[in-house]
Amino acid sequence: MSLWRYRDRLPVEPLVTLEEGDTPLVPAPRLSERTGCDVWLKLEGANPTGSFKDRGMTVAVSAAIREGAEAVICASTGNTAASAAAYAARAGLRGVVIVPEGKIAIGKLAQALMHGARVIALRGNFDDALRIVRQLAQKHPIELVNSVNPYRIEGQKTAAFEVCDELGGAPDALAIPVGNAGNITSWRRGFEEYGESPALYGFQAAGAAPLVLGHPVESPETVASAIRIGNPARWEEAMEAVTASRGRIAAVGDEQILSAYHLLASGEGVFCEPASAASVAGLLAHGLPAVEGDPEPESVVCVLTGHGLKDPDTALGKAPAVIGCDPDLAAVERIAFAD
Ligand code: AN7
Repeated sequence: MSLWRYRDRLPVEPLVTLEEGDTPLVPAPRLSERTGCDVWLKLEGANPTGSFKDRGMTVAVSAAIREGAEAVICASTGNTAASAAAYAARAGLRGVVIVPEGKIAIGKLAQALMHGARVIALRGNFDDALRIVRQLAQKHPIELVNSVNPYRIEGQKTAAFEVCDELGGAPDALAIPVGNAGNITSWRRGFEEYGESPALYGFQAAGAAPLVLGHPVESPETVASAIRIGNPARWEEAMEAVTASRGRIAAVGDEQILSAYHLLASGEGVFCEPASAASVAGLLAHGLPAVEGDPEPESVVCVLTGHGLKDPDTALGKAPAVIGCDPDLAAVERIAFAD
C-alpha cells in the first residue's frame, strides 16, 4: 500500500514511486496522560527517505517526467534535498539542490550526495536559496520541486486522507511544525477534500517565527534546522488555514523543542528530528483549545515530519555519555544493573 491508493484524487499517474505514504499513526499514551486528551503521532519519518517530503516528491517528479523535464532543482534545509535527490535518481533525471552552508543535518547531506545530486552549499540561508532557485527555474528548462510547486501540495494532502480513513474522521485538532508552510497548506487541503475541518495548530521555532511575528525574519536561528526559514512561501495560505479552522500559529523555544524531542524518544519510543518535535512542544507549551470558549479537543494528531536518524549530531550533543567497560562479566553486571 502507498499513497497512490488515492490516485483518483491526484493529478498525475505514478511515473516514479518508492511506495511512499501509508505511514504509522500510533497512540502516545504518556502525552495523552499529560495533556488529558487522546494524542496520536503520525510518523512521517517512515517514508522512503525519512520525511513527509516524499509524498509531494513522488507527485511532483511524476509531473516533471510527464512534462519532459530533464532536471529537477530545489532549495532546501535538508529534507527536500534528500527527497528530490532520491526521486531524481530513480527517475534518471539530473538533481540539483541548494542548501545553506553548514546548516543542514548530516544525514540529509549524506542522502543528497549518495543519490548523486549536485549539492551546492550556499553562503546564505534557505530564503536566499529559494530566491535563487526560483530565478533559475525561470531561465532554464528545469523543474522546481519546492513546495511552491502545486504538485507537492497535492501529494502531501494524502497524509490527511490517511488519518481520516484510519480514525474514521478527522481528529479534533492537528499539531504540525511550520517552516516554508507547504505542509500545513497540504493538510488543510486534504481535510477540506475529505469534508473535515479540524483545528490546525502550526508551530514555529521562536528564532524563526515570521508567521507569529507578522513579518519576515532576516536571520532565522534555531536548533531545528529543518524549519530555519524566515520568509515562508505559502504565508497567506498557512494563515488562512489556521484562521478558517479556528487553530493557531505559535512559537516554541529551542529548549521546549529539545525537551519534547527527548520526551518522544525516551517516553514514547519514537525518535523524530528536532523540527518535528515542535508539534509536541507546541501542544505542551500552549495547550488547547486555541480560541477561548471553543470546546476542549478530545483528540489531537501530532505530525512528526522527519526521522531522528537524520540528525545524529543534535541527538548525541544532548544524550548521556556511553559507558566504557572491560570485557569482564562482573564489570558489565555492575554497570548494567547499577541504579
Ligand atoms: C522535518 O527540506 O523546508 O512548513 O527544505 O524538513 O512545509 O516547510 C523542510 C521543512 C517540518 C516544515 N519538518 O515544513 C526543506 C524544508 C521537517 C522539515 C518542515 C520541514 P514546511
